[in-house]
Amino acid sequence: MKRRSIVAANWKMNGNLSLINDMITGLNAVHLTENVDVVVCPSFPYLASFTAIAQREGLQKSIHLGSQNVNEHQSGAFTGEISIDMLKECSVQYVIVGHSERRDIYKESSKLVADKVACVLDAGLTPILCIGESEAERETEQTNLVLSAQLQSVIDKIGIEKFDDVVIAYEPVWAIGTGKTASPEMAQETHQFIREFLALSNAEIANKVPLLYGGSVNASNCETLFAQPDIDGGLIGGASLKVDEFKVICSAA
Ligand code: G2H
Repeated sequence: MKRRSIVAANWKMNGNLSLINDMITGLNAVHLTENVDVVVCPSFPYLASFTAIAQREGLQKSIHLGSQNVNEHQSGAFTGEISIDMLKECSVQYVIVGHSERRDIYKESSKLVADKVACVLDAGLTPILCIGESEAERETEQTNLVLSAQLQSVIDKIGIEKFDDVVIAYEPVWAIGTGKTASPEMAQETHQFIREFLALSNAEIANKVPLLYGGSVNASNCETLFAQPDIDGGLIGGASLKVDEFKVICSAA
C-alpha cells in the first residue's frame, strides 16, 4: 500500500510577510504528485495572512497551513498562548506538537504533548507528533526506549485507533539544525522500529501512519531519504525558508 507523503515546512521563529507571499507563489508553480501534501507552518502572526493571501492568489489544494504549537486548554487565563479554536479560525489544518525545541527549551513533558495531541484531534485537525532522541541517548543505545516512551504516552492518552489521524515526525535531536543528517539507512532503521512499535498495538494503523523524517533535510539529501520504504516525507526547518530549495524538496516527495 502506498502511503500519503507529506512535506511540512517548520519555519520556527523565522520568516515574514514577504516570505509568505513568495512561498505561496513558488509552491503554486510546483507540480506536486497526487499523493503528496505540503504543509507550511509559519509563526502565529502570519497564519491569518497566509490564509488571506492564499484566498486572494489561489492555492493548490494539496497545500495546507499548519501551526507550530497550540495550548492544550480551550480558552482562559493563559497569557501568550494560542487555542485550537483560534487556529481553526485561521484555517489551520495541521499542528506540530512536541517538537524537540518545545520539549527541551520549554520543558514540555510527554504528558503535556499527549494532551496537546488529544486537543488537536478533538478539534478535527491533524497533529504532527514529533519524537526523537538526543545524541547522548543514541550513543548509549537508548534510542528505541526513548521513542517507545514518547509514543506510549500518546497511545495511553488517545488510544491507538486515533493514530489513524496522526502524522509522526521522527527528528533525531542531534540532527536538528546542525547540518548532521541521519544516514538514509539509519533513518530507515529507526522509522521501521517506530512502525513495528505501533504495530504491537495495531498493525493496520501502524502501516498507514505517515512517518516523516526531520533534521537537516535539504535539496541534496531529500531524494535518498524519501526513497526509504518507511519514510513518507519530511519536516523541514532551515531549508524550508528558501523557496527554491523547498520546491525541490516538495518535488522529491
Ligand atoms: C528539525 C527541522 C525541522 P532543520 O527541527 O523541524 O529543522 O531542518 O533545520 O534541522
